Amino acid sequence: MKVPRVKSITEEKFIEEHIVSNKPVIVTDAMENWDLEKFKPEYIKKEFGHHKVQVYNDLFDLQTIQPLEKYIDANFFRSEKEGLSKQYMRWYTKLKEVDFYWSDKAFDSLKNFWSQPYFVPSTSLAVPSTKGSDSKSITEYNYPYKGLFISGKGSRTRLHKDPFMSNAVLCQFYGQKHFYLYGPDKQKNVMNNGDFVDVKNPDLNKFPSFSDITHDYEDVLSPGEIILFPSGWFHDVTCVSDSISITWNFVHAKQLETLCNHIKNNPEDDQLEILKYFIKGEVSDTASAEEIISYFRKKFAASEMTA
Ligand SMILES: O=C(O)CCC(=O)C(=O)O
Ligand SMILES: [Fe+2]
Repeated sequence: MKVPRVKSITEEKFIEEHIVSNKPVIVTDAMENWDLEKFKPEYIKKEFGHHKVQVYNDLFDLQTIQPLEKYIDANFFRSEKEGLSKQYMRWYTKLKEVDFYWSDKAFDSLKNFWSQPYFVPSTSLAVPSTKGSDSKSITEYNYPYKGLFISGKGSRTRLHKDPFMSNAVLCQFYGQKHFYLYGPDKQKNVMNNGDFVDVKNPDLNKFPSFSDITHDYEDVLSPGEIILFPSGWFHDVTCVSDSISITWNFVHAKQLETLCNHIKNNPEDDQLEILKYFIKGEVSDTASAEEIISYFRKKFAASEMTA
């Protein structure tokens, strides 16, 4: 089945029918005024080629740090003889309080060439935290896993779900991506002991009940399209051609119970360090899982009373 494609969806409808109802959607008219020329490989290479970037395998294992131009030269515009790319460039903005090869400067110089998609909420967020009527526009602020994804034809992000029950938004600027989506109800079929099945080459000894199910959606994302991977949905993404995308994650206030349950059930989750970075100033760096939960409950109980 293909993911429903919509236009002119209001933010309220997006929140109710996709964030709260936890259903994927592709919005096809939110990038129309963006300057897509600035997100083509030629421009990106010219402007940012000398920056060192993060190169991964088909999961999230960092393979190497190298200049972006080196990645593009080796992985884009490959001939048939050279074959498919196996390396994936995920260049994230700052995710924690350490010096690293972050993409903050690159995002800063791209910020006038795109904008907050009109339907994606930038207020009433639990992560990154917003207060009162504060708005955090994606072009101005860092979000968890805000990244520029540059990936040669054939490179892939194997099946996974995103951290701490966050939603991901993926904007496709250049090239196409094929993907499979499995709903959260398929967790027992696609996961075993923290590992995810390789949906294209499943090990049925390790994931025997994978053969009982099929994906919920299979589709191709094209330039100008924005997809929501909702909280807890498993996604497997392969570049059908050389590709450039931007992605980020967030948790809306209306998903607070899901978030708090996740923290309660996974107090040792190493991703909580990243979550804490995006509520910094409001909880201490050393806050326990319980303290994070109580911070969220208080914060949103108070804002409901003043609403
Ligand atoms: O585009 C990809 O390769 C993966 C995207 C993804 O996993 C995400 O946006 O959460
Ligand atoms: Fe993801």
